Amino acid sequence: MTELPLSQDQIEELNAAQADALDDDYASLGRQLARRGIAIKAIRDGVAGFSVAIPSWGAGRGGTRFAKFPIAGEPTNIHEKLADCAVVNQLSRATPRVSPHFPWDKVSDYAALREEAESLGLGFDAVNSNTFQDQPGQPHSYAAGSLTANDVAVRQQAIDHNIECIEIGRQLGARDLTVWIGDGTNFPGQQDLTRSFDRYLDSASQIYRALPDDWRMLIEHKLFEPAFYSTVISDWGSSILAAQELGPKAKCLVDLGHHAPNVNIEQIVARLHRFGKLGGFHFNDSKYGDDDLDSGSINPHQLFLVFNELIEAERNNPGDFAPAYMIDQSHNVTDPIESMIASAESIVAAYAKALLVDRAALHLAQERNDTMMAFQTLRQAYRTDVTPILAKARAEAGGAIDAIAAYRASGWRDRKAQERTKVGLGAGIV
Ligand code: LRH
Ligand code: MN
Ligand code: MN
Repeated sequence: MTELPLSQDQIEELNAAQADALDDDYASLGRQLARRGIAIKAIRDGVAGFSVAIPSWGAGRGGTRFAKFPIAGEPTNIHEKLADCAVVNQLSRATPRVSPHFPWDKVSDYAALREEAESLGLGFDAVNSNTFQDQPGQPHSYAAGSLTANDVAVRQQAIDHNIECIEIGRQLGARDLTVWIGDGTNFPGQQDLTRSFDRYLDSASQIYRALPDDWRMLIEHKLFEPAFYSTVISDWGSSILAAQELGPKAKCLVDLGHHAPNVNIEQIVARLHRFGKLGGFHFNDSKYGDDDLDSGSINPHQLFLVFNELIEAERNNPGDFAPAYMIDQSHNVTDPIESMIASAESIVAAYAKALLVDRAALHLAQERNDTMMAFQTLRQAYRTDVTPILAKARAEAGGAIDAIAAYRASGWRDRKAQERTKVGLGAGIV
């Protein structure tokens, strides 16, 4: 039986107070869209069918490399993280899956963990491996690399960990393994750039061979950090080369914060899709580097343009387009539940706006080299305030019209501050 964490009656009560205003806004937007030949119901149905996974690690205050400032009531284990993720989903109705990270989320009984998640209305999404940190008691250190280390015993340990993650994922009902490694160098000459990539391919192919037939291996690239001179899987070029070398189950995962400044990420999406290698996304926002800021907080237009390409891609391959969409953020100054609610809303809004693009007009303008009309077609969709569509879809699914207000009214964090173990100070995660 599903037992959601918040009082559904309280959510309904709050919604009731806002329902008339929402109906009014929704009707007005419906008339506006009808004049553009768009049925608002079709967009609302699209929104209702869209979801994004949330990261188990996003439920805690991540901090930075320098410090972590915990908040009272922060989750300290996967069970508490799942409960917080269930709050996000109950209110937003857009985040029904959690992406776990191992060994951070290690437990002794994964069948029980899956049941626990199901009882909260959640499932599991891509499993993330971690060979970028040493764990207490681990026989070999990753200080000189993991899947690309010179030392064969280190590589084997990293391979075995990834294979163990697949096994855990099977028990949790996941079907993707996301592999991000921090391997690289801080000095020119430190490593042979070609041989380290060869070692990656060799190790990754052993993980690939352990993948069940219906699984994908999502290769996540990142330009720099923790390596500051060269990173082995630094960009989408290295990622797609590895994915092509490994085989059809290997795909590329795009984390929005993992690129050089000003890189055209939407174009990367189009390229990866064209060659059947677009596997997934880590949504977040960034101003300088891998900032892991809340999705849509810095560059919502880029988010829209990414979704515009995703929808083009989906229309080109109906039925065979299922990238894994996930949030990957670190919350340093906000309540993570509020950040994840706000981010999910930004992501769904970008998706809804991309659905509004008049594709026929766009393609015609492109055909005619009518640059301004092509641009205006995107502009018109981007400028539309889709908030009433999102709120309606949420409320219809049992979520909250104003999800952050409902979260605050629930008193969840204060209650957890009484019940949960206090988190100590310390450094954050990467
Ligand atoms: C690396 C990364 C990767 C990790 C997560 C914690 O920067 O984006 O996805 O698994 O952060
Ligand atoms: Mn990531
Ligand atoms: Mn990152």
